[in-house]
Amino acid sequence: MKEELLTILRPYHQEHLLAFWDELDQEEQAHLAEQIKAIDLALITKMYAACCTETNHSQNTLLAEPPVAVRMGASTDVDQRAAEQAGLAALADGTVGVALVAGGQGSRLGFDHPKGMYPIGPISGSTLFDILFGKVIATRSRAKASVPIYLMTSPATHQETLAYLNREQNFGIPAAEIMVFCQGTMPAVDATNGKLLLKSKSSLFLSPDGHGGMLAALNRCEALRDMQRRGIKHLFYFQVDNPLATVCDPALIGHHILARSEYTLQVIAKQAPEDKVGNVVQLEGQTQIIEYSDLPAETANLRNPDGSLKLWAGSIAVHVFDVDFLCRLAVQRDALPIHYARKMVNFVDSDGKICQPIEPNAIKFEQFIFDLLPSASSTITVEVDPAMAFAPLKNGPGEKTDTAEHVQQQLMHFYRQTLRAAGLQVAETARVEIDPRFALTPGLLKNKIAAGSVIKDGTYVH
Ligand code: UD2
Repeated sequence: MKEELLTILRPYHQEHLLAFWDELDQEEQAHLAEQIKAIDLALITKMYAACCTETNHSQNTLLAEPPVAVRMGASTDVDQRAAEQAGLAALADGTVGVALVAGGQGSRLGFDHPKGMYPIGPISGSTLFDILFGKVIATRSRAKASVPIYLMTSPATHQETLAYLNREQNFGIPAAEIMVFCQGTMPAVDATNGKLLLKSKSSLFLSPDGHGGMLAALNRCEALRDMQRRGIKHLFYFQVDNPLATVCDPALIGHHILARSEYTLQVIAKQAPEDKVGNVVQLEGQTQIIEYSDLPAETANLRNPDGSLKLWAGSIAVHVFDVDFLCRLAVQRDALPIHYARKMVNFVDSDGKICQPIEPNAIKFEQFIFDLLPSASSTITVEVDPAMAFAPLKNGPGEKTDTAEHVQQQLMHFYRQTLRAAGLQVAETARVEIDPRFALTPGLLKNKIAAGSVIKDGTYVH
């Protein structure tokens, strides 16, 4: 077997992967052989060469314009109602599915589990999965139709997520309406010479292929076919780290349908040039997202005569895709470009010792789902109020933004607004929470609690 593997590796100068072959037992050899055979070495070589000559975004971003968008306040109530009706009709027809990306671990939060298991409910202690699945259940009940969930995990989160959801009986989602699938991986290479890195003597260093990996994974696990079979036409996409997401937002889905869009983006108006959200722009005749880390400060700081940011539209990673669009792209080679990130990666050196670098030594490869944008025949961008739809959990305690404490404050603010809009009384600082299964909107809440009722501090409405 060693000779066979050497024949595969030699043309790409990757023979070092077998440096410890003779020390491995049979099982370890089989594992390493399987990993090597699964890798497209020609592609890795091409990607490494490309990253060495990567062009810098900074030259053309100055030409970027804001996207064509449905702005808050600028769209009339009639437009908004028409969109909402169209979205609700699509949901009632059973033509909407949900894609939830949950490949991330809670490591940045100091939480050693899949991020979706993080307890975030301010009173209930419900986890992200519990709250988000609750919203899907509430959406199904309101639509009186099925809304299947396609949940993407990564190798690091897959087994634990499955076991957790099994234990919690999918928080009430019928088993026939949830498909949990694992994203793919990419190897990392030595930044100086493109050689693949070993995590141990018997395994390559592999990391998740980015949320863009969802496209290939949906195809691989036949989820796209499943959607077609069920008559799902629109896929509502969001991230597990945002418990305030308006899951299956009828207005967003409606705008998507009415505009005959293939790829619709929900955005917020950025408060500051350096906000950590992707920048939705119009560039070279296409809608694109330029990630915050790729947008030069000079461009991010451009302002309109009234002082507002020129590139105002920040992506909160909530999208609606047409399923036909995804099916078309899933079979296209090179549908998504590769992004390169220089990272610190522990690896086994030629002496067989584990090296812990003190500066970035490796290149990791990732794909981003939003790079599908330029391939869409039509797109539309819809602005939403961040206080109503965006509270991302990213950072551990003590950080300036996006910590669990910030998220809980934002959630409670949203719940107080919802209670008041339903005609209930609640103090300005009251700690309150609403289970989405109980009532998703003020209108639904009104039907369940008498107007004028006082909601006390520390109440979990469920
Ligand atoms: C993401 C967006 C950013 C903005 C922000 C809003 C990217 C590159 N940036 O920033 O533009 O919209 O979110 O909160 O997307 N994930 C996987 N598999 C992977 C990688 C990520 O499932 O291989 C999931 C992960 O679980 C998380 C989400 O994708 O739910 C975002 O990933 P991130 O933490 O890498 O992106 P972030 O927060 O820097």
